[in-house]
Amino acid sequence: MSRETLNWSVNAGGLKFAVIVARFNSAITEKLLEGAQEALTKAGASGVTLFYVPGAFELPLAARRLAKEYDAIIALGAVIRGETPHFEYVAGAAANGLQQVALETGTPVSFGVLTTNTLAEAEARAGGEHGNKGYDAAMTAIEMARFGK
Ligand code: INI
Repeated sequence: MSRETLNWSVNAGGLKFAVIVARFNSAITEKLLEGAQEALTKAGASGVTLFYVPGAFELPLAARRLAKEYDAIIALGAVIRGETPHFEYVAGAAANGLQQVALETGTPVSFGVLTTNTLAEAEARAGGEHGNKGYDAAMTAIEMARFGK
């Protein structure tokens, strides 16, 4: 997502957010978390709770369990292609599962999961030359939490 698609006037005051971080590839996911926290702070969020799961595959279930209690969920992970098709299963399950949670519960779930070919591509999108997708995911969650309300 380019920054131009984001709504910079978002205000997170009074909203409850869950940030779920996958520990797999934690050098990357902790950078995504820093980006998400920066966006939430800038937008005036005070109700932010942090959760951890083992990997991106676990993000949808965690989001499903939390969906009723929060105005929006920010799911952060990093799936980096390896030598086997495992990448496709983990990345696909995370993307489809998170969207399913959002559609089933009506709670916005933003997809802050990098799916990259290399570690360098992930680094570039976690506070590097391509920005920070955790920041973008948080801004998206704030905007969608207000959508239609
Ligand atoms: N989990 C990730 O978050 N990123 C990965 O790149 C990854 N790879 O490549 O294997 C990964 N695997 C673990 C997966 O998310 C689950 O935790 C595991 O399969 C247990 O359910």
